[in-house]
Amino acid sequence: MTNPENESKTVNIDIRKDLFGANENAAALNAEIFKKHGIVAVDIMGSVGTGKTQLIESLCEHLRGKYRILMFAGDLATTIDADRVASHGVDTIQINTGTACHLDARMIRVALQKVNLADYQLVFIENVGNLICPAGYSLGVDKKVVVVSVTEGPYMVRKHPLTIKHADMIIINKIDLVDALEFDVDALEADIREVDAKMPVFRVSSKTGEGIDKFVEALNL
Ligand SMILES: Nc1nc2c(ncn2[C@@H]2O[C@H](COP(=O)(O)OP(=O)(O)OP(=O)(O)O)[C@@H](O)[C@H]2O)c(=O)[nH]1
Ligand SMILES: [Mg+2]
Repeated sequence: MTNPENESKTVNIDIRKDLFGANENAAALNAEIFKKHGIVAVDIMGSVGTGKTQLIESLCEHLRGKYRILMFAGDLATTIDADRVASHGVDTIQINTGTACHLDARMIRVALQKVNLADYQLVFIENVGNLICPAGYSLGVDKKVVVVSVTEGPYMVRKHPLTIKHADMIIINKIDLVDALEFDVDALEADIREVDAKMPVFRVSSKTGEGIDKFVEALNL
């Protein structure tokens, strides 16, 4: 006979719901912190090597002297990206996630506690290089920007519609390489419009600075 005390019990935990729910709460707190300090925060996502750091470097040069900027660099390891941006005279914090393929709101919260927020007006967050994981994790920012580039081949938008859907703006980067790669940018932009007809799209070369001004204008900076 089974002792009722020993009967196995089942607890159903919706891990996705619990995990994302907790992250949404933390993101809302971050948003409050940014708002309280009058800080504009931008989350920059995209696959490995699309030019997220280069874009932030270009933005820092473009906005030099206009805003006090802080940059968070999300990577599994190293301080390479934080060091690159710091070389433009910008304060940076590297967030090493170890094994996590994305930043989450709690990591941003911890990083925010390490600085005097009164010193900054603009925060750029470079997410971990990945076109899949970061999309589901709100950080509490004002704008979510996804960087795709012409060196990733023609299908990355069609293959990752969810990430595109989560974005507020899309950068098509490395536009200076279009001719050399015989890349069809119009077709890529059409793929983006297929996912979201109203998505703001910017054709940019983070290397030459082409198109950065229009993007900065759209960020209201
Ligand atoms: N030609 C050209 N090269 C670029 C451009 N943007 C970035 N690159 C180059 O592309 C390479 C990757 O750029 P990063 O800025 O490191 O890319 P990332 O997205 O930050 O990469 P991870 O942080 O590793 O995910 C570097 O060699 C950059 O110099 C661009 O607009 N044009
Ligand atoms: Mg980078």
